[in-house]
Amino acid sequence: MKEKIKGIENEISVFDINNVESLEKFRIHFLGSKNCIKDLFAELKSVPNEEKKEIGQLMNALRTSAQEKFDSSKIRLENSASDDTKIDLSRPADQIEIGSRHPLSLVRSEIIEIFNRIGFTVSEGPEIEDDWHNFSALNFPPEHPARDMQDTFFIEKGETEMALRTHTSSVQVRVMENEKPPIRTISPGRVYRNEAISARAHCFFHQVEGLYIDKDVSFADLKQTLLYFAQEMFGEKAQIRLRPSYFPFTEPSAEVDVSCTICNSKGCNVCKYTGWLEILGCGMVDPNVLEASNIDSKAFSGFAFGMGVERIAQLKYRVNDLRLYSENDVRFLKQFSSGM
Ligand code: 2NL
Repeated sequence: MKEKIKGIENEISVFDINNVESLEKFRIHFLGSKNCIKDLFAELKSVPNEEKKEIGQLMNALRTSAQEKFDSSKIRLENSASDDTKIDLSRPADQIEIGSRHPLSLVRSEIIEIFNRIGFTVSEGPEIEDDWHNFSALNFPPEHPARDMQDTFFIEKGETEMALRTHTSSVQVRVMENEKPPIRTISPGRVYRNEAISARAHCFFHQVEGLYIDKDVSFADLKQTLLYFAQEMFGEKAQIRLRPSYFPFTEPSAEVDVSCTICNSKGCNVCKYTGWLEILGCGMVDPNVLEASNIDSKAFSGFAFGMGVERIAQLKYRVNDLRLYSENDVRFLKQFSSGM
């Protein structure tokens, strides 16, 4: 009898349950209505009385062990089944995150398109410049404060001292040196200033400068070009006003304001209750600048302007802290239109 019990015990332990079918076979064989343990119990009457207790206990243990193996195998199969057979194929998939263009890229592209439409080409040049292209050719006197370490990042490049360009006028000097008028070009690009980083200042920013040189280019041409730009960028109701200013490379020079598009010039905290927002600087190219690039200042005249892309984007999208543009916080970046 004990041999038979051992035999069934062994059968239980080696029984391989690896799917629903083998689980059911196990159940029928060891736990079903006509199972093999029941047959043993039927034989218990033929066991001598003094052994009945011990044999009975062994057979109960056999039944418990079959039940336990069945229960644990069932749970194991159910859990693994959830991996492949319980997938809900009708569930909507997670949204795929699509990147978006950086607000400065969007605004730069828009500025380029606006000037493309009136015949301006795009020029590019190096970010590390020599003194001539960044300062001297642009009529900066030798002692001008912009040439100071405090305002400009200087770099040693072998024997020569170079600077990170402080404006993209340097690109336009290269255009004037290499091309003959008429010249009609804009130069977008990153520029550097040695400034402490705050909400209102950064050590680098993005500029678009424009240059138009031809016979008889006048200040009226400049004003009309800038009015066209302001209305394309900020809407057809936009107005501009020019205030006298000073730049080493233009004479006369002006600062340009656009009517506040946020409050329709009624006065708000963005325009500081003036109704106007400063957007760019401009002027007639100084004859010294034309001559430095071998353009005859008696035969040709020109206008130039420069604007900060951050500033235009700030007005368009109401960005109140310059640092947001370079921190790459996705919560900021994903607010701007995706795709192209
Ligand atoms: C500003 C002002 C300006 C220019 C840039 C320029 C370039 C050449 C000759 C003459 Cl090659 N002028 N550029 C002229 C006036 C103003 O920028 O506030 N920019 C952010």
